[in-house]
Amino acid sequence: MTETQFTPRVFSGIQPSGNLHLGNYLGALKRFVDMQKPDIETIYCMVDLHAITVWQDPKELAHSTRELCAGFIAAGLDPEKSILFNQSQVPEHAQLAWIFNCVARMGWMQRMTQWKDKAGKNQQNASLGLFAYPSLMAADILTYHATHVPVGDDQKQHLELTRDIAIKFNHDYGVDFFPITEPVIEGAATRVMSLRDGSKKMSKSDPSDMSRINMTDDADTIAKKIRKAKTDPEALPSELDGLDERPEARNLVNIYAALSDQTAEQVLVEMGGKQFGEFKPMLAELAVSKLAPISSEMAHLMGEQAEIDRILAKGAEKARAVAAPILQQTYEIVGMVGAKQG
Ligand code: AQP
Repeated sequence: MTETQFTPRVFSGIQPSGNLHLGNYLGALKRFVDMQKPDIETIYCMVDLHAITVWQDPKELAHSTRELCAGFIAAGLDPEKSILFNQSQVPEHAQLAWIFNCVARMGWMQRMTQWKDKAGKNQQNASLGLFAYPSLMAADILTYHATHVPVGDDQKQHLELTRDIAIKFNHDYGVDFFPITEPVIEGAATRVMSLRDGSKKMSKSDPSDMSRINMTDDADTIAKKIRKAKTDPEALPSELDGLDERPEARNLVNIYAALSDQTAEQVLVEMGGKQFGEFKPMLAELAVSKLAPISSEMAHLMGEQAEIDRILAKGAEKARAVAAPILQQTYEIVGMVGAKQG
């Protein structure tokens, strides 16, 4: 099967499970914006059904969903150019996920590192939804026949599983129906690390707020978090291999590179020889200059909740127009009686 038989279409999503942070922004959102171009359809989703795989307070979930939508728009996604919606308004995601639950194998799911990390030693008490998460993610993508999915590095394994599900479905039913999706994991900051521990990824669920920069942080807080970020006593090297075995230094250089649309190599040409006492204020200034306009626009948009709800409802309608016929055809392929229309 060739991928070229499918019209190029981009899909990705972010969970409204807490504060949007710099990792989400550089690894995903900023790249969603880069991919918003006239010649390609872009579909971006607030994946609220994924969020409830771990407990969410209902009021906070609704707030986070609207805030995430505000973040999408403030970062540069235009509801006239991209389809923006929250997952639960398009039931085709959950319907296709059930079909995929019957395609994916237990062994595939048990190998997922996110399942192992999040369920930890307490797997018996984790939700069934958390286990089935990657199957719903495959449905999110494939219900649009998406060909390209921009994500951070941590989602690579789930994207491979999406491909495995598409391949198995196509093989089992003898069709060339689902595309073999390409992950798009690019840029200088595909895995932004915690500011407190260079071996852990920056994450919404890290108990330490100092470990991450939230998109809603004010300028002083951003500067303070960068000033206090863990580093080492050495100056920055002029070449990349000088950052081997220096994960915290490497992380700050990657963040600087991604924020300034450069490669890490280019940053080191400019910054090599500088101590962190000099580099950190430069990074803080850059971060504030890029993030402050987004956070102030987010705050502004959050004052217009009815408008956000309208954008989400309109986006969901457009998304359903793409997803419903694909689900319909899937039902026909599977042999669901009554699936054929007309
Ligand atoms: N640290 C990161 N660096 C680069 N990209 C990242 N992403 C997340 N963290 C980083 C990317 O952001 C997108 C949306 O992520 P998500 O919120 O749907 O899921 P997540 O990976 O579970 O995010 P968190 O912050 O790590 O949440 P918790 O703490 O709940 O697990 C994805 O494209 C992801 O790769």
